[in-house]
Amino acid sequence: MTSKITHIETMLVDIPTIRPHKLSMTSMAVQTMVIIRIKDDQGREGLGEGTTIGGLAYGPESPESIKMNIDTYLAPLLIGQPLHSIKLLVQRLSMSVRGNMIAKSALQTALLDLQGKHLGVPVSTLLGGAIHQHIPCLWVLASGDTDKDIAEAKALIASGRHCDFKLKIGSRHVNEDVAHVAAIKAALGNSASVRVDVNQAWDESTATKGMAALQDAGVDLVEQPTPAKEWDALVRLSQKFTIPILADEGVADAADIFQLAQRGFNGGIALKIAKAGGPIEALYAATVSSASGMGLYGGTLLEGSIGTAASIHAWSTLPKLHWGSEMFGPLLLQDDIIKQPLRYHDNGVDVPQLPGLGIEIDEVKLALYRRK
Ligand code: MUC
Ligand code: MG
Repeated sequence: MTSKITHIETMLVDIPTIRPHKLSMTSMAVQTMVIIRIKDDQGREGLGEGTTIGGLAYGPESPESIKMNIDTYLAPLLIGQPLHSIKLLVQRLSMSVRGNMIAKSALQTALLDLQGKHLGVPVSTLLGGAIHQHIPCLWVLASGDTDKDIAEAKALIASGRHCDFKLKIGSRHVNEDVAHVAAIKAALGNSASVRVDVNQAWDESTATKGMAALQDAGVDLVEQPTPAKEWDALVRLSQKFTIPILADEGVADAADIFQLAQRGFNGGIALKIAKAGGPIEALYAATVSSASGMGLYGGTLLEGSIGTAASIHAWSTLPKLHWGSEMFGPLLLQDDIIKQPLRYHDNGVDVPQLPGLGIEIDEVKLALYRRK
C-alpha cells in the first residue's frame, strides 16, 4: 500500500573536525549538517542530509538557508503527498522552487531512504542496482603544514585505510603551494597518487605556471584551478597540459557538463549529489559526462554519514569511477550521529546493504550535537 508523507523535521547539527581543514576560501574547525527526518503515515522514517562548507564561503546556500528554505518552501510541497513516485515528488519541488540544490538533495535523499525502507531494498537498488560493493576513497590532506600532512599520509598508508591523497591548495603564493605539494609527493613516492584541489584560486596565467610545475612534480590530477564560471580558461588549460583537470565548482548538473564538453573540455568531472540536486540528478550528470568521454569522480561537500551514504549508493551503480571518490567526510569529524559507522578499509568504503540508506540514527548523539 502506498504511504503518505505526514511530517518533515529539519535540524542543524554541529560536529567539530579532527583537525583544522584548510581550503583556499576558508578553514573549517566544525562541520554543520542539516539533517532531515521525513515520516510517513505507516510510522516509517527517511533520513536526509544537506551540507556545505564554511557557511557561505563555498557556495550560495548556507546551513541556515537550507533549513529555512526547506521549512518554509519545500517541505509544504511534500506534506500529504503519496510516496509512490520519487521522480514525481522531485519534479513537484523543481517546478515550484528554483536553485537550492543542496536543500533539494537533502529531501531527495530522505525520500529515497523512506522508499527503500518501505520496499525493503537499498537505495542503490532504487537507483538501478549496485555494480560495486566497495567504492575507492582517497583522503584529503589539508592541515596547511607540510610535515603534518606527510605524517598523516604515511600513517594512513601504513594502516591500509587510504593510498590516494588530495591536497587542498590555493590560499598561498603558487610557488609556495607547489613546493608544499612537491615535498609531499617526493615523501610518498610512486605508491601514492597525489592530486590537488585549487578551489578556483588561480587566474589562467597562474594556473599555466602552477600546472606546469605540478606536472613536473608527478601530480596526477588538478581540480578546479580557475574560477567556476571561466569555462573557456578550463578548456584551454585542459588542452595545454597532459596532467588532467577535474572540473568541480564549474559544473553542477548534466546541462553544465554538456556545455563544457561542447567547448572541448577533455578532463574529468567531480559528481556531487549536493551540486546536482540529489542522487538521481547526479547520475544524469554522470551519463552526460561518460557520453562526452569524461572520466568520473565521486565528490563530496564534506557531508557526514547520511549524505555520504546517499552518495555511495549512487556511485555504486556507475560502471566506472575513473578517479575513484572522496567519500571520507565522516572520517573528518570527531564524532558521528549514526549507530553503525560506514566501513572504511583497503583504500575504500563499503556500500551499505540494509534497506534504504542502510543507516540508523543514534538519538543520544543527535541530541548532543543538535543546535539548540
Ligand atoms: C571540494 O571542493 O572538492 C571535497 C573534499 C574537501 O576537502 O573539500 C571538498 C570540496
Ligand atoms: Mg573540489
